[in-house]
Formats: sequence, C-alpha cells, structure tokens
Amino acid sequence: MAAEKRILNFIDGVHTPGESGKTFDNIYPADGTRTSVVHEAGAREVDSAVQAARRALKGPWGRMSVEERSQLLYKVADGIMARFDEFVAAEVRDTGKPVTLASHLDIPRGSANFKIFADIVRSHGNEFFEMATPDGTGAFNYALRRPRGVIGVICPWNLPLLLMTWKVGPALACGNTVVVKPSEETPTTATLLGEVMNAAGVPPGVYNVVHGFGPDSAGEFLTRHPGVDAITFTGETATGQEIMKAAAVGVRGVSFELGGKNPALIFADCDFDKMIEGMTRAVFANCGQVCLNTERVYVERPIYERFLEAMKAAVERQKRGDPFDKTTTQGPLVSVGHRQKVLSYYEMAKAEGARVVVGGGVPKMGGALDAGAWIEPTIWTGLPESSRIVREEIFGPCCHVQPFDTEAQALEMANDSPYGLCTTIWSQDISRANRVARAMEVGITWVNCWFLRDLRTPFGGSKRSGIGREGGVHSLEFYTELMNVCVKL
Ligand code: NAD
Ligand code: 6OD
Repeated sequence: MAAEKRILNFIDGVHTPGESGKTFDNIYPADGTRTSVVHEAGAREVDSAVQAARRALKGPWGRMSVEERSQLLYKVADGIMARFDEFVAAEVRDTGKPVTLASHLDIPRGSANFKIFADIVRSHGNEFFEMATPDGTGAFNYALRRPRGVIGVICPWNLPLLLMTWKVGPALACGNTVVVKPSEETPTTATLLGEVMNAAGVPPGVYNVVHGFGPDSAGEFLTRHPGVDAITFTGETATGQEIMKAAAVGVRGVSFELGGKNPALIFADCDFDKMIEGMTRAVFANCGQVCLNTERVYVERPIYERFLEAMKAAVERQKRGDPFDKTTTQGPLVSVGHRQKVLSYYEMAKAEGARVVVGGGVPKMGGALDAGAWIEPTIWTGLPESSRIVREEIFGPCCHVQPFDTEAQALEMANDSPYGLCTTIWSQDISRANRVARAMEVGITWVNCWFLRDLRTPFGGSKRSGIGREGGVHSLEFYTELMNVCVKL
C-alpha cells in the first residue's frame, strides 16, 4: 500500500513536521475521503518560522538588488507553470473545484501574481522634489521605499494559491520575507510552492509556511507574534476583527480583504444573452465561493420574469460531478461543515416564505460522491430587503432576485448593506452605467462583465469588506515603508 501523503510545514527552506506531533486530516470534498495528513504548527514552529524570516531579511535576500530579486520571482512564476498539472490536481483535491477552473484561473494567476509584481518593482520610480533654501544653495528630497520586514500572511480556502500569491508576490517583490498560514482546508499548494521556491534559488527563510487553524493555533500564534511587522489577511469580516485586535499590540499595519454581499444591477436595455452568461458566472462560479460572487440581484421590472426563467435554465444546464472531468462545471462546496452553514440559509429562506425558483436542497449524486459536500445551486425571490438571506454573506451557489422600477430605487437597495466589496452593472447605456457605478459604495465595479482582472488596478473593499487596496503600485503602499531623504546642497 502506498504511504499516506503528508503535508509538512515549510520553515527556513526545509519541510518539517510539528514538534508536538499533532496532525489533522485533509479531506477531498467531492467524496469525503482523506487525501493527506497535515502536520500542525504549534507556537514553537511559528516562532521558528518568524525567526527564520527575520534572519533572511538580514541575509542575502536583504542585500539583493531589486533586479536580482525580480529575476528570482520570474523563476518562481515559471516554476509554478513547470509543475502546472501537480498544482492543478492539488487545488482540485483540496477544494473540489472543477479542474477547468483551477487550470484557467487559480494556477495561471498563482504564477502571474509573481510576474506582475516583479515587473512593477523594476519599473516604479519614487518621488523627487527640489527645494529652495534661505541661503540660496537649495536642497533636494527623494523618497525611498523600504521593505516593512516580516509579513504574516493569513489565507482563506476558496482560491488558495491565487489569493496567497496575490500577497506573497508583492511582499517578496518589495524585499520583505513572509510567514504564510494557509487555510486548514487547503494546505497543499502553499506547501508545494516551498519546493518551487527552493528550486528557483530563493534563500531559506524568505518564504515560510505554517499549518493549522485560527484561534489557539497557528493563525493566532502568527498574528500575535511580536516578530511579525505587518499582517495581510483575506477571509471573513469577523476573523478580520479578531486579527485587528492582535495587530493592535505593537501597532502593526494590516491589509484586509474581507467578506461581501455583492449586488448586481441589471437594466432592461442590457445585452440579455451576454448578461445571462455573465450572471451565471457571477452567481455560481466556484460553487458561489468567490468573495466577488453576486448574492443580491436587482433586475429592472420589464425583464424580471425573463431573467428568472433564463437563470433557471442556466442552472439546469450546469454539469455537476467529478471535479477532474473536464466537462464538469459545478463541484461540491469546500466541506460538509461549510455545506451545513449554507444549508441553514436554504432552510431559513423557506421558513421566511421565499419563492424557490430553482434548487434549494442537496442533490443525489450516486455512489461514492454521496459522501461529498454537494449542494444545489439556488435562486430565491420574494423576500424583503430586511431578510437575513438578503443581508448576510452565505458564500454558496445562491442569490436572491428583486425587481426594481427606477434607477434610484435600485441604487438605494444595492447600497443598503454593511458590506462594500464589488458590484456588477449590466446596461448598454454607458452614461447610465457610469452614473450608477460612481454612486456605488464599493471598492470594485464591473460594467457588462464580472471578475475581469487587470492586476495593475486597485483591488479591495469598502465598509466592512476590507481595509486598504492591493494590486499594481497600490500593493507597494502596504508592503513598503516610505523614507524621505533630504539632501542640502
Ligand atoms: P476565515 O476567516 O474563516 O479564515 C481565513 C483564515 O483565517 C484561515 O486561514 C483561518 O485558519 C484563519 N483564522 C481564523 N481565525 C483566526 C484567528 N482568530 N487568528 C488568526 N487566523 C485566523 O475565512 P474562510 O472561511 O477561509 O474564507 C471565506 C471568507 O473569506 C468569506 O467571508 C469571503 O468573503 C472571504 N474572502 C474575501 C476575499 C476578498 O478579497 N475580499 C477573498 C476571498 C475570501
Ligand atoms: O483577483 C484577485 O486579485 C483577488 N484578490 C480576488 C479575490 C477573490 C475572492 O475570493
């Protein structure tokens, strides 16, 4: 019998088990089987990782020029692509997402996240000001960007490699070192990346990975560690609040990408077929487990019934099944535990008297897949805007659809949320689309598209959806500290 796969921590360039010997299971959500055993990091391993990261700051990494660092990051990007199939398979087994999604989105973006920030740090200039002085000789000022130090990177499970490298890419490009805590649900690709870092020649201690959970485990040990200079986190708003308390000790900086309850505004003059194609992705991609997914849909009344029918038909066309099958479009949720949470909202919707347009339950898959975290994509209508279904982030393949009569009414409902991550607007009247986009209280608006990404643009949420913006040169704001040098002539 083949030995069971073990996922180890990656500290100072070495894959290492935790000293406590504690492990936890990594489950394939499509059928509930165990794919590997993960070694949990205790406070000791987290401390070793932070110490290694500190040493690396003072070692060869800290002395490298921007050009040398960038060349290593291009090698890391290439290294991911060289092991593309392994990364894809690992992401599919950890999350249950369809192999086509992992192949077209997660892994290519994992690689691109290193390339783009290596490009940006090579081309980005800093401020320079000349000034007059009373003695007439003059002076000049220039700003230097210096790394912040050791960055704690806490990640979620929905787009594991993509979201982790979205932070590690700029952090390393700016000369920092990192200790990453991947989600306990998806430990594999962060660990594989350790091998890629070593093969690329990234010095030991620059990239470290500790496995475990949040409270009283690796996540909390990392965010409370005084040797961590700043924390970047993607995950739930409630977790962000806890991490912020930890970061307050030592007055450390945070960058947060948090939850959302994203609206779509659909006007009767949209290109209907393109809109349905876009909205099918916006609501159901990754089984509704993208922070940018739409869970509130506002449709102008003349096309409301047509919209419901077309979306129902789109749901019925989805192919649910083996995530490794290239024709599969819907995989399971990430875990049976998460399905429990999503199903509790499905029950709540029924109890509150929602009209279920499609879905609403657990599908019969047949065979081994019945032990997986499968769920039906679901569309509801008929609930008031005050309903918890309309206000709370569910993070599943579902949405509530509300008709509207005027632009002002649509805007009022769309903005009436504690969250402010993103919106998608569908209209062929570009003046109206712009007007509505500017009135939205969110960090990102897509017009006639959804999740179309240019990595140079600012990315992040308003209100309770986040703090700060990452992406392009905006990432430099968080991952570097500016120092002004004033030189009197
Ligand atoms: P989560 O907040 O439960 O967990 C995220 C990470 O935080 C995990 O690694 C977890 O172990 C760790 N963690 C939990 N408690 C902690 C603590 N007290 N201290 C330190 N670490 C702790 O989120 P999740 O369930 O993994 O991901 C789904 C959530 O993430 C959704 O709310 C989604 O909207 C959000 N998300 C937001 C974005 C964005 O860009 N805004 C992107 C992806 C996901
Ligand atoms: O595309 C990105 O850079 C990004 N941060 C996406 C976030 C998706 C949330 O699940």
